[in-house]
Amino acid sequence: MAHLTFHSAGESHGRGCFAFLEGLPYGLPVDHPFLDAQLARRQMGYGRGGRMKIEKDKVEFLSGVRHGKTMGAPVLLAVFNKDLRLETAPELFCPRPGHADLAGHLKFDAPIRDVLERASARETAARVAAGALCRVLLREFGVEIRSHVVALGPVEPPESFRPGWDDLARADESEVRCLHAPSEKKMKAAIDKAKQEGDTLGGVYELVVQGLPIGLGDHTQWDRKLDGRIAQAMMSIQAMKGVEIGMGFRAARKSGREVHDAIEYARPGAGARDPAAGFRRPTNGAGGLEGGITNGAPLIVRVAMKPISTLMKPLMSVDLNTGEAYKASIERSDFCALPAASVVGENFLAFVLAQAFCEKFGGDSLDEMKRNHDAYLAYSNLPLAGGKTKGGASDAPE
Ligand code: EPS
Repeated sequence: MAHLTFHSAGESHGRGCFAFLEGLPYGLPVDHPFLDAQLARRQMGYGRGGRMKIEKDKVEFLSGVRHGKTMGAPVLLAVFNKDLRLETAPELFCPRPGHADLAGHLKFDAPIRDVLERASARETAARVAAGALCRVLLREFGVEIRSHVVALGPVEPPESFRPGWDDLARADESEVRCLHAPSEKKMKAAIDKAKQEGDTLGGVYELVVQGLPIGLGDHTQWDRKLDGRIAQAMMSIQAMKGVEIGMGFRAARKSGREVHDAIEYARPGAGARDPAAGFRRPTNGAGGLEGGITNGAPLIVRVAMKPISTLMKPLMSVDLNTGEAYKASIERSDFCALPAASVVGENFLAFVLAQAFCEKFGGDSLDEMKRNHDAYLAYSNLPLAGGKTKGGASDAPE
């Protein structure tokens, strides 16, 4: 079967956002309502601009699906735009600091409009559509992804506030996707203030994944390590500036004893499979990844988003026609898109994880993948190196 790949096409105010996915197995039920629900979640959040009132994003399957299931063929997804003004939108002459405007203009010798139309975070609609389909594949194997906002601008819940897995299911109930009620209030006030001042805010969101088996990714080569691949994917999302796995930067200021996760082992009872048996990690500083390979603990990824670059009270720039100092151009934009960014992160992370899943359990059909997955779980649940090693389960006293 083919390596799972994703590419997008489309412009912010062109026909739409398009996603091309190749390498999904045959026979995956596509769960169209789930994909639309993810697109709707991407449109939410306190601090969005006018565009989200115009768009009602829905996905259309243009190829690769028959009778509601993938055909083992390339899948082409479309999210059509309602705000269609690619040909009529005004040109910009004062590049916005923080955007691709100036670098893109110089690199391509092209009008800023031609650069911003593709650089726009509108492209994340294509990522979410494709990622949500990958997420449907992961759900077939019991993998679930949740997220929440852990800092917005200057507001941060106390370090001791650690919502559990069940709490994370309620993050959508908060307009800033933050589960700490006092901070939630302050975050909204901070967005109001930024808006009043013609300013913008970013922040940090955390992604948590449950149900990943041990052994996704690879330790042998730089570009196959799953931590590196996750970081690259997350950093490629518009406005993302930092990625941490597990304790991340916090680990750098602690000792090894404080950071690493002890290994515990519970012997299985005789006979039937014992879910409480096997290897356990009492802590998860590693965030579910060691040596570029998943270790069976929940995957924890934090992503930092810079404040949106378009400022209603702009920074100084240069008029490209005259070379004179002039304030940066203004385009309609968001004041804070962090809550939506966390939804983009969830779904795009699903693409990277589905890719690793297809590598590990690759089959041409979903059924074949499931057989491979079941066989691997039966093996990896065998304690102590599958009983092959001296002192392993087969040698253990019953
Ligand atoms: C976005 C669509 C864009 C912006 C925003 C996100 O639409 P428009 O430019 O027409 O208002 O609202 O994009 C950016 C903030 C950016 O810098 O590109 C969307 O669909 O999420």
